[in-house]
Formats: sequence, structure tokens, C-alpha cells
Amino acid sequence: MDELYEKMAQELIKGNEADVRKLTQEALDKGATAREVLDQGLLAGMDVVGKRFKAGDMFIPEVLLCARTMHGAMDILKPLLSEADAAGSGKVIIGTVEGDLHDIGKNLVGMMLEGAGFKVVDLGVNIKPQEFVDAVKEHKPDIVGMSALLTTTMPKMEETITALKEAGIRDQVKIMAGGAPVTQDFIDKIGADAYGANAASASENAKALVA
Ligand code: B1M
Repeated sequence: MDELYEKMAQELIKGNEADVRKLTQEALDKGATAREVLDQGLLAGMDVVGKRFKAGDMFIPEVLLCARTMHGAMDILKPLLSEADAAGSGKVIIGTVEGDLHDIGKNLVGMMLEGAGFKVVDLGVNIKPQEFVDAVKEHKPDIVGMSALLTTTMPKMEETITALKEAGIRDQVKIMAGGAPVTQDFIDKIGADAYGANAASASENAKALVA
């Protein structure tokens, strides 16, 4: 099975969706669990993609292709990730803050959270503080996730937390935030509960928040 996972990761890195879907199904047919396929094949591949992108060896169009490939394979795995896992992990609403249209990182984080068994409600991009408030009232999540890629939109994270406080619902949720310009210091300053430096750590931190 190790060879199959290695091939799956390699094809994911190439953004070859058809082959990755085929290999995902093949692994399941051979008796692997959805979680094994996710961890040992797909996330192993995405890990390499993240590292290469950071090192400047991969570029945005390629990263987008890998993300799309991952989504394709996740379509097969999602129904198989057990109900028990999903229920145990909780619910997250996630969005990119007002004024910000970057969504690649947010989408990766959402996908990783789904892979970790969370139910994810993706609000999209350019989400106003009041829209986060309305979404918390509607979906009653355990965690509110905010993403920002621009230094000019980072203050919207604090404004969103203030809006949640003013609505009297801040204490009903945990707040996680991330995005390239966001730091742990910033998270502490605005009073969020957790920071996600990348999609993998976001997933780990989200699990810790609901543990
Ligand atoms: Co924009 N852009 N962009 N851009 N863009 C940046 C962010 C920039 C750093 C480029 C640069 O100048 N070097 C710069 C910001 C400078 C600053 O603020 N200091 C910038 C700018 C200036 C702009 C515009 C203003 C350009 C213009 O129009 N003059 C404009 C703004 C539009 C707007 O939002 N209102 C703009 C537009 C765009 C595109 C539309 C062309 C495109 C976005 C496409 C899209 O998202 N659908 C784009 C892109 C692609 C980038 C870069 C090149 C790549 C961003 C990205 O997707 N990275 C970026 C430069 C760079 O970062 N190298 C840049 C990959 C992604 C996987 O990483 O998003 O960091 P990232 O997400 C990571 C972590 O941060 C973390 O996990 C993710 C996965 O590991 N994370 C979280 C993210 N959210 C999280 C949430 C969490 C936890 C972790 O909890 C909830």
C-alpha cells in the first residue's frame, strides 16, 4: 500500500486529478480507510506542495491545480469519513474577512478541517463582521475561523471579534485566525483563541480547541 500512497502523493503534486481519484478509489477497494488514504496519500502530497510553494519551487497556478485535485479526491472520501468522527470534531464557520478576496489558503484550511472530521461552513470571501455574527447565530459553530492576506484587512479580524462581543455571543465560540501576515502576537493582541500558521497547524489547533 505504501507504493500506492507514494504514487497518489506524486500525482497530487503534479495536479493530476483523474489519476488521484483513480488511486484513491483503488486504495479504498484494497481495504484502506478514508482516513488512511487522506493522511498517508493526499495530505502527504499537500505537505510537499506547501513546502515547495514556500521555497518558491511551485507557483500559484500549480498550487491551485493541486488544491483542485485534492478536492476531487475528497469528494470520494468525504461520505466515508465516519459520522462519529464528524460529530466528535465539531463545527467551524470560516471566511476571509471584509475587503479581502484571497481564498486559496482559507480553502486549504477548510479542506484540512473537513479531513480532520469537522463540519465546515464556508462563508466565502469579503465577509463583514456582521455577517460572521449572523452566521454564528444561524449555524451555532464551535469555532469561528478568519483568514486575511492583506495587512490592510487584518484589523477586520479585531472588528469581527468586537462585533461578536457586542452581540453577546463571543463566549459561545472559539476564534481561530490565520493568513500570511497574521502572527501569534497579533492573535494575542486581538484576543483570538488560536493561530494557524498553515493548514496543518490550523487543523491541529482546531482539534485542541474542541478537545
Ligand atoms: Co494578492 N497579495 N493581492 N492576490 N496575493 C498578496 C497577499 C501579497 C503579499 C503579494 C505581494 O505583494 N507580495 C500582497 C499583500 C501585501 C500586504 O498586504 N502586505 C497582495 C496584494 C497587494 C494584492 C492586491 C491588493 C493587488 C492589487 O490589486 N494591487 C489584490 C487585493 C485583492 C483583495 O483581496 N481585495 C490582490 C489580489 C490577488 C489575486 C486575486 C490576484 C490572487 C488571489 C486569488 C485567490 O485567492 N483566489 C492573489 C494572490 C494569489 C496572492 C499571493 C501571490 C498568494 C496568496 C496565496 O494564495 N498563497 C500573495 C503573495 C504570497 O503570499 N506569496 C498575495 C497560498 C496560500 C496557500 O497561502 O493564503 O498564506 P496562505 O494560507 C496559508 C496560511 O496563511 C494559513 O494556512 C494556509 C495554508 O497553509 N492560513 C490560515 C490562511 N488562512 C488561515 C486561516 C486560519 C488558519 C490558517 O484559521 C481560520
